[in-house]
Amino acid sequence: KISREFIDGLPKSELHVHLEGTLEPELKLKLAQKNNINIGQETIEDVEATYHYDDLASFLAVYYPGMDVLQTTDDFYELAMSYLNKAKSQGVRHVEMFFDPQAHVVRGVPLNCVMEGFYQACVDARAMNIDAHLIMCFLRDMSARSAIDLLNAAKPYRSKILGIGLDSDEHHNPPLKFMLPFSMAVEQGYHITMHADVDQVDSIDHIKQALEIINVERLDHGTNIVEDKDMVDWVNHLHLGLTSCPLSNKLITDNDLKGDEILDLLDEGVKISINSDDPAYFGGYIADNYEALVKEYKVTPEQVVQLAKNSFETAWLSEKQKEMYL
Ligand code: ES4
Ligand code: ZN
Repeated sequence: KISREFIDGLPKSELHVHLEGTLEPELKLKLAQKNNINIGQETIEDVEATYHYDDLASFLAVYYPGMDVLQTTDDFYELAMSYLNKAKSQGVRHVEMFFDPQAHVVRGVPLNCVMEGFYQACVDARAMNIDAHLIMCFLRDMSARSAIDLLNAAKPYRSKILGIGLDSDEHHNPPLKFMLPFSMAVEQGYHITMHADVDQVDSIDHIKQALEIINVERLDHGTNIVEDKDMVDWVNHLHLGLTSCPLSNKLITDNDLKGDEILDLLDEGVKISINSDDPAYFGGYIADNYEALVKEYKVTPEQVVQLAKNSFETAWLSEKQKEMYL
């Protein structure tokens, strides 16, 4: 039997976590009171009661308004530090964290507050023995022009950002819409990844665009490739990482952890990893995701170790750095 201690103790890299998705009800309420923002709830229990949804749209309708409580550099710092402490307790050694500047800039929060707060947390993570980095996401339900504006605005922070991602509502917002901002990001030396297959509709088409035209280095979710043997071969040929998030799958996508898909892909040699997505909203951090998978499916210790290995192999680390972890 695979114990929780084994899962916690296994060194892990987390490659798919949204910092804004780590906002626990307790911190949301605390920041609302500090910043004098009326979020409509007065107790932790009341805030917890709003953390319920059955698809991506209903989740995003809770998620974005909740960000209103993030106002100052300190708020972003505190959010990231509380995630990093949680991650530390669940065995995370290396993490590449998504964040959504557009969701803050449209509310009038300066990009500088977001960057300084999140980046200072990455610096301070070193003292906790965590190697933390940032992946700046474009919101795909905003325009390509807005993504380009963000990329330009982020130029002063180029060295503080490891890569570029794409998230938010996938429906009618295909990867190709962001062809130009992603090619500009590559020219500027960023790593690139994107969400594909959150929505299920057109997922194979979106995955193909991401892989064959945008040339992403990882795919966030993307487990639907399991339907297409040629695509699995292609992903293996490229050594491309897939970042899967079981509790997110269960709550948002399929009412299913998608453990069969994850284990099938793992058996086929795909570099798939386990991650937490929006842990404050989906019921658990990275080790909770491993544990959920192990509880509901037949998973061997070797498979658990391989999932953790994959998370380092597909991290944006040099081969030398990977050797340290593997
Ligand atoms: C997200 Cl579950 C999910 N899907 C798309 N975008 C997101 N941003 C945060 N969580
Ligand atoms: Zn995600």
